[in-house]
Amino acid sequence: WPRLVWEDPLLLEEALTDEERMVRDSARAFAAEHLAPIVREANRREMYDRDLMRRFGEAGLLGPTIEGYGCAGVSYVAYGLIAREVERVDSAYRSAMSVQSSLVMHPIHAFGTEAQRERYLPKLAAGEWIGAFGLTEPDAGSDPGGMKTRARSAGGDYVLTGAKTWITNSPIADVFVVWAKCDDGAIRGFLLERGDVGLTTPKIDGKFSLRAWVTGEIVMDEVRVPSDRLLPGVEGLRGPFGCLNNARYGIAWGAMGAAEACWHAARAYGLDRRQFDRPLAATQLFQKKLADMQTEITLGLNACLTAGRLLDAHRLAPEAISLIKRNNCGKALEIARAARDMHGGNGVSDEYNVIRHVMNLEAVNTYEGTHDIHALILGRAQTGLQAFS
Ligand code: TGC
Ligand code: FAD
Repeated sequence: WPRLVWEDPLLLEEALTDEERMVRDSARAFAAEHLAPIVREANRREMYDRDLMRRFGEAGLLGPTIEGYGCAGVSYVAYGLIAREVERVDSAYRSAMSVQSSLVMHPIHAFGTEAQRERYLPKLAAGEWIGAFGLTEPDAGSDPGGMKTRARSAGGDYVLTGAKTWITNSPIADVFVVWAKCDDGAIRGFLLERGDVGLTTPKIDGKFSLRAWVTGEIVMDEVRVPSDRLLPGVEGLRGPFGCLNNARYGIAWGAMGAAEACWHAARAYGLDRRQFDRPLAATQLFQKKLADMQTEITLGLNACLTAGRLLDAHRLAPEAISLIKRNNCGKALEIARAARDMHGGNGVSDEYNVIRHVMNLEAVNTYEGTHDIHALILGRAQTGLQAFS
């Protein structure tokens, strides 16, 4: 019988193509060179450097599944592998990157005009411009259909009024994909730009999760938007939800990257730390926790790979994305909490990194549809009965 590869028991590595391995390796090198050295201080002091997005762009990591417009045109599996490597360092950096790729570049590519693609995509791919996605509002989170933001028609233009909150990237963004209800009640997407009169983007302070990157609001007070900044290719909630499918898929991979970081840290700590005259890793309880981590991460990553292959073949149902997003975020959070416990008192120090992942994964388990909302999506899909309201 072959020997177990303990960190990859089902040999996911061998199921990747050469190109996917190459993309993964370059994302790993990028994360080691540009993210790992700065993350502790960035998280401690809530520091972010907008120039980091340019470095993501130079490394070809933005909008990577898009063909043309300065994008790499790689598979969805490769996109997932990038998310895993970046989130292995910190969910905040994956968040910044996946909003740019899946929630801003994707809708412009999928629903925009050729002129919009040419205006925005190359600059977003290069990280020269930063994008934000405004769906959530103070009174409409899990239920975006209840949004209050309005886009009123006015002499061929649109006038947008309303507020979006908990918006990744917004205080430093140049371009905003904002979803608003039009006069006919239909939800449509608009492209707002930094400098539009009436647009402000205050930072949200006191955030104890994803502290290494910035989150804010999008406040619109009668912002006049010309009609050529409407995304013409989609109408209704299927627009924003279509973007969420891609982002949620990437998060399922990313959360496993954070979980792997915690698992490997717990294993190393247990081998090194001695109590009662033996390594912690020699105790049954410690080994059981490591076995649980290994099992959930192996299953979670292999589910992502299967999902990615289906997505590349246009055969992945949105509800299956809910399944992996929900499972992997929930499991990653449990793994991070266990790893924190296995580090004892040191586990609450950011020197050991796991407490940072615990804090981050609380938000990751909530955004892009909470753990329970994805359960309701799956419940509806198998019973035909909706339990939201
Ligand atoms: P529902 O009646 O189910 O659907 C309305 C219309 O949308 C279509 N649809 C989808 N289309 C594509 N993909 C999907 N996943 C879709 N889900 C639904 C559906 O077919 C229908 O189309 P049509 O043409 O028939 O009208 O809508 P509902 O109002 O009952 O919604 C239910 C629910 C709970 C599923 C939905 O509202 C939901 O998913 N809520 C969660 C909200 C959420 O995920 N927000 C995320 C905000 S963005 C964010 O968090 C970014 S963080 C990023 C980071 O920093 O990394
Ligand atoms: P609520 O919808 O108020 O939910 C509160 C609780 O009630 C949850 O436990 C939920 O599961 C539960 N609940 C809600 N409805 C039901 C129901 N019918 N049945 C049972 N339980 C229910 N949004 C964007 O648009 N763009 C972004 O870039 C973005 N970035 C974010 C970054 C961070 C750091 C965070 C924290 C959030 C971000 N969000 C973003 C918002 C995020 O998508 C929402 O927080 C999320 O969708 C949940 O909405 P809510 O916070 O309003 O919670």
